[in-house]
Amino acid sequence: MPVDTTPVRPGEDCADLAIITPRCPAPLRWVGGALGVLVLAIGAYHAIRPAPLASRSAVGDGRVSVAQAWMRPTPTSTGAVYLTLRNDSGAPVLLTGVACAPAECMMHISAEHDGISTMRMLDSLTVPAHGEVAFKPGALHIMVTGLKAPLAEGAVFPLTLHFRTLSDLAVAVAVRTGAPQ
Ligand SMILES: [Cu+2]
Repeated sequence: MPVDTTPVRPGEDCADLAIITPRCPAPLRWVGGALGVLVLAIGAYHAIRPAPLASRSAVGDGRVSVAQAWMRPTPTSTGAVYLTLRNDSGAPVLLTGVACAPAECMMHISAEHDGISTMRMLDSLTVPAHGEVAFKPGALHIMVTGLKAPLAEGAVFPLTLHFRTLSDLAVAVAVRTGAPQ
């Protein structure tokens, strides 16, 4: 599994911060220079907010559901989706991929080692039985690249989750400036 060791600041991911990483598209690199301070402030704001509980507006089949799927408006062709994935069944569920054609999506995770944040791509993710996994800024996120046009607030971005033993789950991701309450 490729590991990107490019340093980023804690609490950031490449959609937020335009860190210089091979997996972040080139336009974000210079946008980041201009917007870095502003975005850092926004990132810090989100980092200190408590993670919201899953809302009741979940979609799913009763065993696996997704709540609070959102992403920030995208100034460029890149963004990051956050959501809460809940497993109400008695067995672990394996998320094997994400898709968002015609753009491209992948699971990313940010982590901090020795004071330096790194990001890497995840091929799959286990949601424990009767548990949930939160994708949120500065941590797990679904990276979106190759958007044909920027996404403005109020737009809905279609995302599909693939599972090993369950049928696909279609998710309507709300484009908004902050996490749903
Ligand atoms: Cu990322």
